[in-house]
Amino acid sequence: MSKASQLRALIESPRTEFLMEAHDGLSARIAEEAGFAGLWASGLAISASLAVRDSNEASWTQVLDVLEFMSDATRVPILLDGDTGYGNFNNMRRLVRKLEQRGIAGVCIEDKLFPKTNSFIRGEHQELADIGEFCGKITAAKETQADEDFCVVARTEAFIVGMGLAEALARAEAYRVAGADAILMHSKLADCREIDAFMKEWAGRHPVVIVPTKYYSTPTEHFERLGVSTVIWANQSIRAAVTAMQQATRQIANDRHLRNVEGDIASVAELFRLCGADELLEAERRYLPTTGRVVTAIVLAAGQGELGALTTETPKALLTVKGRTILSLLADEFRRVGIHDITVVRGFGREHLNHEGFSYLDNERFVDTRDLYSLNVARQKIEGELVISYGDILIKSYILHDLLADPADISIVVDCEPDSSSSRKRRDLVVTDRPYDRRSDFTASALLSQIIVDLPDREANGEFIGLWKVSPKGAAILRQTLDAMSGRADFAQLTVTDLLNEIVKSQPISVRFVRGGWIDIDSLDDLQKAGAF
Ligand code: SPV
Ligand code: MG
Repeated sequence: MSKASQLRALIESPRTEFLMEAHDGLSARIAEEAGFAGLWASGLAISASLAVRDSNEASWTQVLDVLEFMSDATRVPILLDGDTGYGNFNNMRRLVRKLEQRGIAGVCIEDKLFPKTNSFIRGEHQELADIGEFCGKITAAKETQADEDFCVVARTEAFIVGMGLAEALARAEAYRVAGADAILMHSKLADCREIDAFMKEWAGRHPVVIVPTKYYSTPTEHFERLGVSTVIWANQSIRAAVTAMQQATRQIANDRHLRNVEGDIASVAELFRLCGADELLEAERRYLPTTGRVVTAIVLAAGQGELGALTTETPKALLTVKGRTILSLLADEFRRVGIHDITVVRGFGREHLNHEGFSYLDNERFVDTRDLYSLNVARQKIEGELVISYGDILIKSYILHDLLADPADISIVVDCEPDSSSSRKRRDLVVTDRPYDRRSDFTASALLSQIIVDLPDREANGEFIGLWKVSPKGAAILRQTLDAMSGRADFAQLTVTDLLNEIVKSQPISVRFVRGGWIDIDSLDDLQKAGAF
C-alpha cells in the first residue's frame, strides 16, 4: 500500500486511530518503532526543533526538507500540519505537488491567515480565513493531487477564536462539501465539551480528527465512543526530548563529568542502530573493493593424509604441485583477494610446516582428533570477517572472490556437480533448499539444509568443497556453537560439517554454488590432476 493509501485507510477506519507527532527523521523513526501506524508532522514541533516560532518563521521549503528526512526514515504515512497552506490556493497547489514528490501522505490546512500563530497563543485574538477562500484552497488541493488517496484534512479554528458551535459546524460542513477528506476540529479548552457538542451535531457525516493537547485528561475511550476517526498526539515527542535534553545537559554542566548521565541516556550504539549503521556495513561489504576490507583466514592443516610414501613424514598441505606446496598455492589465492592474515592449524609433521607469511597454531592431539578440534584450537582467531578452509584444497581465485561478495553471515562453497568418479574416501554431500539453477549463473545463493557424508549422489545438490566464510556476526555464532559443542564427550571425533549441521538448525547458511574450479588432494590420482589444474 502506498503511504497515501495507508493514511486514507487510517482516516476511514471504523476504529479510532492515532497519529504521533514527529519533527525530524529520528523522531519519526522512533515513533514508527513504538508502533504508530501514522505520523503527524507538527508545525509547532518542527518549528521548535529549529528554535523558531510556530508562526511560519521556517519557510515552507525548509519544512519540506525536514519532511523529506522524515519520509525517508519511515514506512508509515505522514500527515503534514500544513498551517494555512503557506499562501493562497496557488501556493497550496504547489505544496501538494511537492509533498507527493516526497512521499508525504496528506496535508492538513487550517482556516487562518498567513503567517499563522499557534492556536494556544492568544487564540481569541486571531482572525479566521474567509470560508469561500478556504474552500477554494481545499478544492485546489484536491484537484492537484496525483494520487487519489492523498488526503486533505481541513481544520477549523472556530472554537479557538471563540466563534462557537454554529460557526464550527458551518465551516466543517462547507469544507466537507469543498472536498476535504476529514475535518480537524480543534479546541483549547481543558475539557472536551466543545468536541462533545460538535460530535453530537455532526452525527458522523464525515471523519473527524482531534488534537487533545489541552484536554489531555479525557480518557481515550471517550473519543472512541464519540466516533472520533483519528486522535493526534501533537507535540509529546518534542516535549519529551526537551525535558531529557535539559536534564542531561544541566547535569553535565554542573558535574563537569559524564558519570551521572551515562546510564540514563541512549547509548551511542543505540544511535547507530536507529540510523541503520548495520545496513551500511553490509553495503560496504557488497560494494567496496575487497582490498579495502580486513578478512582473515584459518587453514586447517593438521591431518596427515593417506598418500603413501609421500605423507609418511610431511603433512598433506606440503605436497607439491609443479614445485609449489598446496599451502603456498592456496595462500596465493587468498592474497590475491586481499587476505593476508592467514592462520594455519598444524598437527601431523608440524616441524616441517614453517613457511613464512603465516601464523601457526598447533593441534597437539592431531592423532586422535578431527578437524573440528583443530578449528577450536584457533578459537581466538574466530572473529571479524573470516574465511575457513581445509588445507588440502586448491581453488581458483574467482571462487574466493564470489564467496567474499556473499552478504550472508555464514556462507559455504558447494560444487553443484559432485565428482563421483573420484577415489576420495569421504565426500561432504550437501542438501540445499533448492537445486542449483543454471540461469541464476552462480550469482544467487541457495540455503543449506544439511551436509551428509556419502549420501547417494542423486539425493545431493552438491558437494561442500571445504571453503566457507563468516561475517563478524557469523563469527560470533560460530564461537558460540563451537563452545557449546566442545563440551560434548565426542567432541574430538566431530568435524566441521558436524558444526555446520549444528549451526544450520538455528541460523541460515548461504550456499554459493560453483562448478569445478577447485580440487582436493586425497590421492595420488588427485595430485596428478592437480598438475593440470
Ligand atoms: C501543531 O502540532 O503544530 C498543531 C497542533 O498545529 S496545535 O499546536 O495544538 O495547534
Ligand atoms: Mg500547527
